[in-house]
Amino acid sequence: MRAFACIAAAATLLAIAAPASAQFAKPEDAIKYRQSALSVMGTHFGRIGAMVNGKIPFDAKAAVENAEIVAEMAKLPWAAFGPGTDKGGNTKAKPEIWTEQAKFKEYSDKMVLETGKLVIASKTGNLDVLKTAFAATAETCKSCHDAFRNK
Ligand code: ASC
Repeated sequence: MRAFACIAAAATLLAIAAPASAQFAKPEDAIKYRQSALSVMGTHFGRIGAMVNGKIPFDAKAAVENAEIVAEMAKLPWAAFGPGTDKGGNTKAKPEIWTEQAKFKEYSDKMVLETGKLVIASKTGNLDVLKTAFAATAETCKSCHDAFRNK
């Protein structure tokens, strides 16, 4: 019984620790997944953008809700840029993602960090604080797109 529990626990750990690429059956699935997460992130980031740019009224509660979705989505795409997912679907990902992995990781870590700060900023209920965090986050989107996304 104890041996069985041990094997079961080990199997669970292995499943959790399996390489990210193994989480997707085909490169196309990984590409769709990362594009979906980035698309949802962009939609909710855009709603905050509309507030900070005065296109819609500032709604502090909605800002927090949107920022929390942005921050959650920001964690997801990176596991879907595994080996072999540079091709096999409709992707604008540049080859540099796989040849300059340390730089790509640095950019994605920065995005996660800034979106976390965006949540904190949204919770102040102060539009100017939100504006500053929004600009910093947008800059991380842009710098990564400039380096790693085809037009
Ligand atoms: C967005 C969005 C992006 C970024 C980028 C920031 O709202 O969809 O990709 O902001 O445009 O420069």
